[in-house]
This record gives sequence, structure tokens and C-alpha cells, in this order.
Amino acid sequence: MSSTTTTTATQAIEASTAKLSLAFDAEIHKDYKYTHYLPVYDEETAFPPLQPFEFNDRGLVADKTYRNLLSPDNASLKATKLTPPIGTEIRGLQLSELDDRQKDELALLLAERGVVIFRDQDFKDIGADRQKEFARYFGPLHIHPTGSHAKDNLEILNIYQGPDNEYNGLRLQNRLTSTNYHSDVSYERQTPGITILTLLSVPPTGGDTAWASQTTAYARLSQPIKTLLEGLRAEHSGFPQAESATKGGKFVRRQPIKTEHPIVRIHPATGQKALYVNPGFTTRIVGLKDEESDALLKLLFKHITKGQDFQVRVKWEEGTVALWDNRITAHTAIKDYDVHNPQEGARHGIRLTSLAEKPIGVNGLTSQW
Ligand SMILES: O=C(O)CCC(=O)C(=O)O
Ligand SMILES: [Fe+2]
Repeated sequence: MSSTTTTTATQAIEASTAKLSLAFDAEIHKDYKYTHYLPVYDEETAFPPLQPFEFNDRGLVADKTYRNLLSPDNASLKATKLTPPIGTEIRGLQLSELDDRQKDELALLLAERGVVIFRDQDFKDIGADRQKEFARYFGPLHIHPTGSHAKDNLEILNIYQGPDNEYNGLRLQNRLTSTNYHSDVSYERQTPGITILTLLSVPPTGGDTAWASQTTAYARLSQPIKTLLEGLRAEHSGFPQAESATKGGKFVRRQPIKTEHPIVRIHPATGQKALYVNPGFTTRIVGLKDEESDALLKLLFKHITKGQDFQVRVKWEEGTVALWDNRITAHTAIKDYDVHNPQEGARHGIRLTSLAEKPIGVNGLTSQW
């Protein structure tokens, strides 16, 4: 069996004693249990372009009956479908205790259900090394080109919005809504498979996350539109993200790229087709005239964003960990809480993202760059 983790997708050019800037006010967090995961920026360590690696989806070797992950012998297990098309919630199972067969089945469950929500987890308390080791089972870990991260752990992307750091909420200044459906860093050549998001501090209400099923979004389209899209690629760009980081005075640790991915993507473990465009990173449809590309992308983005009948919105609880498959879903943070209102409070989390295959399109259509 070949391993998904043998090739390092990321390699530091300079891993010297890095210059570190703190993106939080240490004073207001002095009694906080998770200070070591608060946002920092290593402003020195730069990375070359990601290198190709061999990828084998763990879901391919999974037992399709889920007999290990969802064992009928586990009396405390409760697995519930959150909606018919997308989302499963699991209670009574610790991610930190899963064996390899269970992890393989989890990869398949993610490919089938898009997002799996694990409640009451000890995952946030097992330490950065074990968290990374768990995530790395599914593929090499992605290092975000611009985001803040946990100290000494560039693979642990930080998610934080509080009175001492509103950088991630800035979007609302020029927009009517914070909703921004995207698939994580879809501009990469071998794009993310599974993302694992753990919240460490949850507002009492608000700060939910929503996901849309891109398999259902695809399935709802008429046959003529499906056929048209199956023959096309779209450009995904990391440039706007890098430019906005530079404007915000942040360090860009890997130079931005643009990649052309098939618009309809086939998941290697299920064979299911999914739309692979998203408002967050997709800029144009290759080979179309500007007005055609704009009109078609507008149609698809509206379809993904307003399709509440193929979306799921999840409320975070203490101990919740969310996992999703970026190849068949789009997601958005919901920034509806006021960080200056102590009743609403701050929101803090950590994200681990594993990279997967170069997208596989219909009739052999492949990504290009
Ligand atoms: O904060 C959230 O709810 C989601 C943020 C996000 O897009 C991510 O973690 O990839
Ligand atoms: Fe995301």
C-alpha cells in the first residue's frame, strides 16, 4: 500500500530563527487555556512552489459498510444525518482514538456526506503533534501562503476574530454580508481534500459555519448546462488573497499562483461528479468571452449561495470538530457576532488541511497551468 504522506509538499527555504509577530493582545488572554494557539505570523520563513506528490485517497480502501467507524457494537455512538444531501453529526466517538481502518472509513464518509461534525471531542487538548499526525493520515499538510498560524506550527492555520484582532472581519466594511462560499485554497494544483476545523473558544451564539453540497449543486443543473460545463475549465487565483495580505502588511510566505481546474470534478473514492467553482477563488471560465464567463459564473455562484436545500448550517459547541471534503463542498464562516460585545465575545479555532489529487474532470479533462 503506498502512503499518502511520503512526499513533503512543503519545504522551508529558510527555517532560521524566524521573526515572529503576535496578532493578539497577550494581556487580555493571560488566563486563556489556548494561548499557544493564538494567531502569530512568522515573518521570515518563505516557501518555494508546492511540488507534485503521489496521492491515494484513503476512502478507496475503506470498508463501504462502515463496520469499524459506525460499529453497531458501540452503544454510545449516535450518527445522525443533518440534512438529506449533506452533513452527518457523530456523538460517542473520539477522533483521537480512531484506528487506521476507522480513519479510512471516515475519509469515505466525508466523500459521501461532504461534512462530518464530531461533538464532545478531546481533539483540542491532544497537542499540536498529535493533531498534525491525525490530519497527515489523509494527505500532506498544506501551509497557508498568507494566514496567521499557531506558534511553531505553520501547518496549523489560525482562525481568530476578537476585540484585539478584527482582521478577519474586515470584509464586512465593504460588503452587505460576510457570506463567502469557497473551497479552501482551490488555486493550488493538487487541491485540499480534507479540512479539519476545531474551535477552541465559541461565542455563546453566532459564529456558525455553513456548507453547500457541490455534488447536489451539480446534480440540479439541466443536462445541456451539465454537458457544457463538463468540457470546461475555470481559473482559480491566489493573487487577490496575496494582494490583500500585502495591503494589510502581512508576510506572503509562498508566491501566489493561478490554476485552471475542470469545472466538473470527479471524486476518486465515490466516482461522483461535483461542481468545482467557488465565489472565493474562481475568477473566470477558460476559453469563453468575458461576458459569457461572467454570466455563467454569476449563475453558478448564485446557485451555490442560495441553495439552502443543499446546504447545512452548523452551530458550534464546546468540543466540536468539523471535517469536510473540499472537493465536493463549499463553505462559509458566518460572522454575525460583535467582538466588542462581551455577551457575544471572541471566536478562536485552528485549521488543518490535507492536500489531495490534481482534480480529475469528465472524459479525462485535467487541470492545467
Ligand atoms: O471560521 C469558520 O467557520 C470557517 C473558516 C474557514 O473558511 C476555514 O476554516 O476554512
Ligand atoms: Fe475555508
